[in-house]
Amino acid sequence: MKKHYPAIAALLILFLFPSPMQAQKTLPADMEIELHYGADRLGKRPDQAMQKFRENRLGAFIHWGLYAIPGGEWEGKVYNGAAEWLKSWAKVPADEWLQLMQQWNPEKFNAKRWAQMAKEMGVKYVKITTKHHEGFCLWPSQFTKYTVANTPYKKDILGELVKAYNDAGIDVHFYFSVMDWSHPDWRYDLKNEEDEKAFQRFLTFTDNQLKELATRYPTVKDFWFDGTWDASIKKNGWWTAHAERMLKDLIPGVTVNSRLRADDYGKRHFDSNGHLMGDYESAYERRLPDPVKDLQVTKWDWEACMTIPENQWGYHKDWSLSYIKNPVEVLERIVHAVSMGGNMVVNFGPRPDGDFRAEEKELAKVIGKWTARNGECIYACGYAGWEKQDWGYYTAKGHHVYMVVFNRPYSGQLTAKTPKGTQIIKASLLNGENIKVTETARNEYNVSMPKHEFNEPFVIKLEIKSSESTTNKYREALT
Ligand code: FHN
Repeated sequence: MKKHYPAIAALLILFLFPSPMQAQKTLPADMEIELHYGADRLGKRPDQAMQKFRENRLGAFIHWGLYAIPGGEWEGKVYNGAAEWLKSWAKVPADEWLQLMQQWNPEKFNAKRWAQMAKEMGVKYVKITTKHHEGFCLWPSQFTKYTVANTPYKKDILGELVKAYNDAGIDVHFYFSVMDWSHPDWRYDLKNEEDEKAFQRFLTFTDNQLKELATRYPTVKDFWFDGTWDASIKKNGWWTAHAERMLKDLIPGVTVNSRLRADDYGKRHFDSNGHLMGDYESAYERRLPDPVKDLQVTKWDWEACMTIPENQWGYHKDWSLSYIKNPVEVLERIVHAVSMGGNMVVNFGPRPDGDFRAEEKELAKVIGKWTARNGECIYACGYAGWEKQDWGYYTAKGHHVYMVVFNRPYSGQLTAKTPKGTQIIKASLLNGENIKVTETARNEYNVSMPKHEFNEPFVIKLEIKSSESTTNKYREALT
């Protein structure tokens, strides 16, 4: 990772990889440049905590802050941009925005009910916005006055949530925005000495808040950083490496997303040698990796996150302005992510009164009914390495491959093509009902449709074995 090589030549090569996607290509080992703040490791993290992160596969995101109160509307005007950015769309000065704290009193908030909802949905972890860009903290931070402690509600919402989710057996991850619109020392760029000084003070403040979170809530399993794309952070790559190390020293096993990191040259997510920084890639927001171009995703862990409307994370009062995904569309993205070896996090934006909107509750319920019956094809599953077919997605676990069928073929037959040397020896539904499977050619099978109708995506479980050579059975085509 830290080999010497004439930096100019190597950087020149980096310029040949202009797009972020292409920049994931690694340099030949002997051409790597020396980095002090690049990747800490090559390849996937092998420890148990990371394994748990990976096996969880399905998470929920919670975006909850002051922005829930106006819900996308400011001074009579409804903005259709992301509701948690309303301060910016409506150009509201920070002190005026933070006055919303006086209205923060979520009377219907019940952490146990939130945990129950997550449990019923089948999520294994919840990512909570401890502090979004606006700077308002869901915990009583000692380092700012913009916290729940100074609202009519007063109580530590984050603490209540951590306890309730943990009691329900659900891991808690902390979302943390480094960019903080409430702080006078926050800078987008560093143009002079004064900016530099202010920003160093800001980084100390951020360190203090992170240490505070890690020590107050030691069961937290992950820190998910956001708001790290500005020049000020990119010029302080050292700090991003330091923050990750500091958290890992405080909480052994904690995981950290790639979005935090910038290397010596301000290169983000992947360092200047093309190696992933942090523990998993977190750039897939409202999109999934391309299965062809980004097939390298199997080389590192990754997590995608999605909204239910097109782009609303915080509560927006008018969802009719946006296309709302239905539960099958959400399920398809979840399964698609798992089929490519990643995690999926589905976002919820609770209302200002502490309840969830009816549409979100319904969606969580429908997904939960499906995961209760079919979760076996999601949890602890990953990439099967089989050729994708039009009926849906494969996921894999041990000696089993799951066919998750989203598109029913009119022929009544599902085609499965196995990699060389792999045979299907049995097919069944998850309730154990047998499914007819016929070998039609070398490494090709017809898997019959289940006898009864499904009105939702269904799963066929294949038992597989790596076979001896089949050359005697099949005659090679003489072409
Ligand atoms: O600006 C934020 C946005 O509000 C939201 O929090 C998402 C979640 O991934 N992250 C940022 C944009 O990348």
